[in-house]
Amino acid sequence: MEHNFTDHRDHLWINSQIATFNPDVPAPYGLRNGWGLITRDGTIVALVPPDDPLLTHFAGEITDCLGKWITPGFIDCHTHLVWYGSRAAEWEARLAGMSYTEIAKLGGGILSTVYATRAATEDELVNAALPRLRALNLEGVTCVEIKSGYGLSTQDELKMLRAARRVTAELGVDLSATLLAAHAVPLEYVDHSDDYVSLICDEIIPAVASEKLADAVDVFCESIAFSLSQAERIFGVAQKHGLAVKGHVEQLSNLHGVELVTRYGGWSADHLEYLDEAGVAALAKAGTVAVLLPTAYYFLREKQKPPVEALRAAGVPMAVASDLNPGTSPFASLRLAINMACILYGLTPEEALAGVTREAAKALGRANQLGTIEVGKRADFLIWDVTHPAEIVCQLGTNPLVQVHHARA
Ligand code: DI6
Ligand code: FE
Repeated sequence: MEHNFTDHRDHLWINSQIATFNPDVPAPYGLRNGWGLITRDGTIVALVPPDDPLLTHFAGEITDCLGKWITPGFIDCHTHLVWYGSRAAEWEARLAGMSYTEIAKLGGGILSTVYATRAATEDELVNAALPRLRALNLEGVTCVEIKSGYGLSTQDELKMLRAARRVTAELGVDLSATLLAAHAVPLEYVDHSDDYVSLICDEIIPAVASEKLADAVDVFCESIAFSLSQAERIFGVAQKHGLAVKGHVEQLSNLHGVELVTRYGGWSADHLEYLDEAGVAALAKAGTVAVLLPTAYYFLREKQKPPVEALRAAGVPMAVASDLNPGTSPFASLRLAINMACILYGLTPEEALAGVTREAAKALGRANQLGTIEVGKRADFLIWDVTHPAEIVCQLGTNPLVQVHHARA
């Protein structure tokens, strides 16, 4: 694209340190120090070196960033942020010694949130979710993935997805919506879960697809949830309806859900605490993103960590997300998640930040528009009052985000 930049619609951002996260820029964080960033109509149209004469006869608006850092907008690629009710009492029971699996078997856990969510109206769900999304947004999240999965009936799953759409529209955040009807077996199907899988395949997925309420379909593959063969049935139907596939896999045990997700060309495989070598190899071969959720690992006091070194060595893209949900990650903070990714999982701050930008964009199938600061991508970026990007990850409680530039799709 040729530009002479005499167009008044152009906007030039000068005097910043741009963490582009473009892997072709041979510097940590893809740094372009002092380069000018030019946007037009919501798109990045040029990145120009500091001494480029272009910068002196620029006709549009100019913003002086006064040496601050720019990063791509943050993407939280795995949340369950639409829900109703509280699980604080369950947490108290867990602290007293009961396990997450025991609570789930007693009808607590996910099913207690299902009960509350079914009883809530769509308006109530929107109002409950708003402060959670606002908290993420105030830390720089401009694109969020939201899963259903606390309705577990056709009308309640649709209600959750409509609430997800409304809450993101209200705050001007991009949405990637995921149908997670296969999150738990609802009480009315206990002992005949295959019939619930049939309901998902024959009724819920077609309804969601015809209303265009979801981009992808997710399955919780676990002994306390859905088997591999049930997941496979669901993925097959999802694909037929043009929906992408992703999985909650190898979180509490290893059922080889990763291999299944990769066979269906999945966008991402999430959790992965119990991932083995074969799983790592399958991810690497398929280019499926590994989504790490260290806040859930922390909140459940898990002992088994995902094999980060093996993932890194195999070149598997690693994203980091909040997993925001009432039972295993009640934290509306993506910055807490990247802090924990470094402290608990051993990611570098650069990997952690790439995990909520470049790699998270891949995990949502949006790498062509979002995730890095490159010509042709959306003008979706954050300005930070920090002296080094690691500060964004390191220091919590204060908010160094000074400006959000978010051109919506
Ligand atoms: N794994 C999780 O960590 C969340 N869902 C899932 O499949 C937990 C959701 C909840 O406990 O409400
Ligand atoms: Fe989750």
